[in-house]
Amino acid sequence: MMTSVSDFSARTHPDTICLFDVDGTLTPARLEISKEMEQTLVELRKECIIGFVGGSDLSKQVEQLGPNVLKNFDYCFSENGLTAYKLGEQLASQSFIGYLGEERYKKLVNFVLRYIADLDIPVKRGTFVEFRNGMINISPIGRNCSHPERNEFEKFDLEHKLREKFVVALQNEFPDYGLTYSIGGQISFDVFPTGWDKTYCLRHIEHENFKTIHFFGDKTFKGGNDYEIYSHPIVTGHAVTSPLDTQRILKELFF
Ligand code: M1P
Repeated sequence: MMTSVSDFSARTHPDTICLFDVDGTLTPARLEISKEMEQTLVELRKECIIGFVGGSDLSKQVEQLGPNVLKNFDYCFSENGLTAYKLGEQLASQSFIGYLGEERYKKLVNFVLRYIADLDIPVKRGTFVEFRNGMINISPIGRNCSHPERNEFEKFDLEHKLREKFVVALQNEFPDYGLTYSIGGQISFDVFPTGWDKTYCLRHIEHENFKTIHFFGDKTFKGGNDYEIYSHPIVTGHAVTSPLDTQRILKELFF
């Protein structure tokens, strides 16, 4: 008899879940998943429950992980789990604007846009603030820059610490907002209520009582956006250096 993928009990280890960061862990940064990684995940799903937890919104994860992402993973956690799906069904969640309120949000976004207007950087494009469900994403160059422009910005930022200085300015301006600023990618940083980091997604699985929760991420150092979930007491964290490294560790653990 065929067993359905939705039947967790049919997996070899039904009490184990593997959660993956996306950029740098399942795919190269902002690029598509490889055929080899896709096949590894198909095999892994026979062994245990699988999910991803990324900072980006779902539309970007669909670009990277493919149009069938909601079918291919048991759990899809976008924006750290503020947008969440189990077996293709959306789970209830909270929103950034609900947390902050329109008035406080307006002050924040006005400050951000003024700050960016005064920044003297070589290239500026568009979409400086991306409003998402569970967070906002702020990019001094603008999110719709090209791939070469994003690589150039990353180098420029490494030298000039633009994003770090921007975060300090926001912390000083809004000390009572209860926000966390997380520099997870190449051209931007995420802003979300403190505690709504990647550990947020664990709320969606806690009732499943998994015995082992593996997490794989490449930004597991303190200050990186994988740090909190990687070091969470109920999580077995794996620091990876690339998607190939993720596959190597999976082979050691499961195949
Ligand atoms: O997944 C890491 C980050 O990826 C993107 O960052 P950037 O565009 O700066 O490389 C963003 O989607 C960001 O929200 C996310 O945390």
